[in-house]
Amino acid sequence: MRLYTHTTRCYRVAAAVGVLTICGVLLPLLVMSYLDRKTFPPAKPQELTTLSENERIRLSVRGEKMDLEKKRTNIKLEMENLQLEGETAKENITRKRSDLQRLTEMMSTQKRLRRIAEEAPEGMLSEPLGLPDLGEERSQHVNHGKFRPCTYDECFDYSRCSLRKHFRAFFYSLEEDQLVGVPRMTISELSRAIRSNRHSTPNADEACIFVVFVSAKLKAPNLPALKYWNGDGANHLVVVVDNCTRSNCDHRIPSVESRAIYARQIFPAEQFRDDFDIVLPPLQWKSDPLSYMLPVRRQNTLTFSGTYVRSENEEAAGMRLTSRYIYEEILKNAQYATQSREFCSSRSLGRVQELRGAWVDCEDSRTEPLSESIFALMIAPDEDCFVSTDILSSRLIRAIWHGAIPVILGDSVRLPFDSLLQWRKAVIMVAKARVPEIPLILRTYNDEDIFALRRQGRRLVETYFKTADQFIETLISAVRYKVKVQAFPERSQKTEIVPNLDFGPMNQQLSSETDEALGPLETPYPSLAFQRNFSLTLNYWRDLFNVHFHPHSMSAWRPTDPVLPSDAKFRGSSFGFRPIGFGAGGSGKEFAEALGGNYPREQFTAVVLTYDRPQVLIEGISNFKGLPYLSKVLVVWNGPDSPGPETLTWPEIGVPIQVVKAPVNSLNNRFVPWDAIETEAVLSLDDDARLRHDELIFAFRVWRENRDRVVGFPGRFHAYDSVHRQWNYNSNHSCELSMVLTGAAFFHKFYMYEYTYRMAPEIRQTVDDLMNCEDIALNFLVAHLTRKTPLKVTSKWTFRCPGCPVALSEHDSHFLERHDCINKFSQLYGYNPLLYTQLRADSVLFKTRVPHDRQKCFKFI
Ligand SMILES: *[C@@H]1O[C@H](CO)[C@@H](O)[C@H](O)[C@H]1NC(C)=O
Ligand SMILES: *[C@@H]1O[C@H](CO)[C@@H](O)[C@H](O)[C@H]1NC(C)=O
Ligand SMILES: *[C@@H]1O[C@H](CO)[C@@H](O)[C@H](O)[C@H]1NC(C)=O
Ligand SMILES: CC(=O)N[C@H]1CO[C@H](CO)[C@@H](O)[C@@H]1O
Repeated sequence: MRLYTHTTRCYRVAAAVGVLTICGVLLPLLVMSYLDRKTFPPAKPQELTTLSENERIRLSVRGEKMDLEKKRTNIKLEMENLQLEGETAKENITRKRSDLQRLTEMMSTQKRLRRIAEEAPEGMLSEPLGLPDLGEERSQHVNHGKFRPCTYDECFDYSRCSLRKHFRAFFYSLEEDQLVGVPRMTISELSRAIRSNRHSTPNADEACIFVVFVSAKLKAPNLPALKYWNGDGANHLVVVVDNCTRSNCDHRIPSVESRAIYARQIFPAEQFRDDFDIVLPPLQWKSDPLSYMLPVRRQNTLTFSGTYVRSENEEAAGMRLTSRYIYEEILKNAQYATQSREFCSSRSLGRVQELRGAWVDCEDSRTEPLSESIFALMIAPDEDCFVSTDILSSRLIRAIWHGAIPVILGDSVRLPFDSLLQWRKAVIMVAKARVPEIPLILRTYNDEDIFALRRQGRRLVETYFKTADQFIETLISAVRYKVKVQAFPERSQKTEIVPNLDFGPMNQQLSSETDEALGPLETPYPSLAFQRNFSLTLNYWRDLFNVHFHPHSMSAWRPTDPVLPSDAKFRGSSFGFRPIGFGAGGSGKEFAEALGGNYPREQFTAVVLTYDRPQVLIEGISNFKGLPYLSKVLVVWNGPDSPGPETLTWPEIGVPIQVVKAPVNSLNNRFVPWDAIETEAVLSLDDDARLRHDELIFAFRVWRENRDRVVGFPGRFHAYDSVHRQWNYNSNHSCELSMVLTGAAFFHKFYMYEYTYRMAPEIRQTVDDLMNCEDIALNFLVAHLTRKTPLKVTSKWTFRCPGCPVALSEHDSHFLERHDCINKFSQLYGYNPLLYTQLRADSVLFKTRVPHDRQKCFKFI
């Protein structure tokens, strides 16, 4: 370029003024040609000569100019070539550098794995020694005559249950002659649940426990005849199905001298061994829905149903706090109680003579107004008589089913599975002596407390008592958690990856990223999985049952896993941490170089749901080139088989791209926990979502601090329509939001398991029926599990690619359906779990004036 202007200027000057000396290059040539002309003397007059000489000079200059022009073009070409070479070299260097980095990373991973292997205590990696069976020695100290006192330490044979193996249960087949009086229906449901249970094994050799069902009506079940009873019934769980009221069968199990664990509904006090035997719920499973949890306040405060049966020898017992006393106290407070409903009339039942006076269910208790009452009063059996009864446990479950909070008189009663379940967060238990003070107690409960109790009770019933499968699973867990064997890993969906995809270089124009450095490009790095098998089983099992409601399987990670304090990484626990500025902190540059935060370094997996838009998809994926912290792209192919993913040329973007063909076209596939997803963080994306790298990286960083939330871009909310008294979906710009769209959002993989395996199946069905609302469903689910709002990042309110067809209008049927989804999902949860939020996350130095020697965290956001 410069050469060109230079020459032109020279030429112009020469032609106009004739001063040729200006250009050193031209001068010698011109002088020579001038002299040449002198040697051919065309004898002409002075004037003519001068003219033609001028002409000649002009021509010759033109010739020279053309020569120079040619040279110039050559030089230009040469320069272009050099430039090209330089660029290739530069590219080669970049590639080599990232190769080197990748190798270094791989080496450090290998080193780390080796170190873990070396450092791990020996017991971690080698099989534990065989466990001794202390049974024989013990059975010499048989306590004849009485029911044998047992603890796990004394009676359980741990040698069958290695911590290395999974917990297996052998179920004796359900024989009808062992289960007299138990309805066929119950038996067949139980059999089905046993067959489908993961712990159930037909191979007695690998079993840790043996489970046998017998009916309480059998006067003397012949347990020692069982095939694996082996003299003392070690590791046997005897499930006694009580299908008789307390009046018509004897509940004292004939004293079988054994090490077996008993599980039953009606437990005579002298036979119950604390921390060993198990109190069962009613073995009846209903499919009718649980009642809606709102309004919190109901027409009646308290309901009570029961009748008092006086027995002959009652006066002789002479106890102050007999049921009789309670009855009289309740009657004194009758005004309070009967505001809700009358007691059902006292009716005498003939067959309870051998017992003391007792409360029994009214015959018409099924019409009791449980659904219209806040609390339901129930009376525990006398402690020295029964620790639990069928009447109490059925009434307990029934009350919760209808949203009435059980108020149990009797402070030491045993409730179903109470060695696992913290009933005290769902029921109110008061000592019998406090019966006159019950109105006072109940008046102090505010709406928040009432709702919390009601919701907790509902979650217990929904998770542990609704189906026969849940019953069998919980029964097994009740023993498994006692002997501390870890659960099976969570079922992942096996990913059938489409093989041999065709990869090619991508169209350069597609990648239109700025040159902002957002983070190091590292090799794909899965999150470390299953680090807490035993700490969860030994230390956190109570939370698993009562807070997370997820005790039966083991997740690789949880969003609520604990976090180290910030100084730990400088005091020996540095592994995996990437502190900003190596701990010194910093702005823009240092921030971009390291992930920082409170968790070790990690990456995310982009899960792209696509339907029949190959071009849009390929463009979207090409945009990922050079995106830091991206571990893998998993494309969920919801579209038709042909043209399938094999027909496309996929772009090379530096991380693996895997494609899974979904068996059915469903929006629920967005949340399937494919085992190809190896990171905790999942970035869910529509194929037409277009977000800049800085926006994605920022959202990822925000998610890392809010791992139990959905972190996304466009916000939406549920708005109340007071005319129709229902919820509407609303996408208008608003300062309060309650959902973020999952067409572009980060969330924890844990929620994919929750969505696919544990969320109400009706919700997934609705999503399939409408081909809509899967994002609303996820927002409901996470809000329900965490009672937290989603988080919106950056100012984006929409994220579609400009050319892609979309535009949901407010009058679209698609949009209108979303109103119905909110109402339907609320019905299924029993309340609307969404909560409002008024904040949005922006990077720390966004819109802050920073000194010249500092940079912002991100250039634009
Ligand atoms: C760049 O790398 C390619 C092969 O990877 C090689 O053929 C070429 O000579 C290299 N170019 C430069 C300028 O180093
Ligand atoms: C933890 O559980 C996972 C999944 O069941 C298993 O693969 C892993 O070996 C377990 N770790 C230990 C130390 O038992
Ligand atoms: C959104 O806002 C527009 C105009 O402000 C209003 O007409 C429309 O009804 C609103 N949409 C919803 C769903 O509230
Ligand atoms: C728990 C249980 O099996 N209850 C059953 C007892 O028997 C009656 C009638 O025989 C059934 O209706 C119950 O379901």
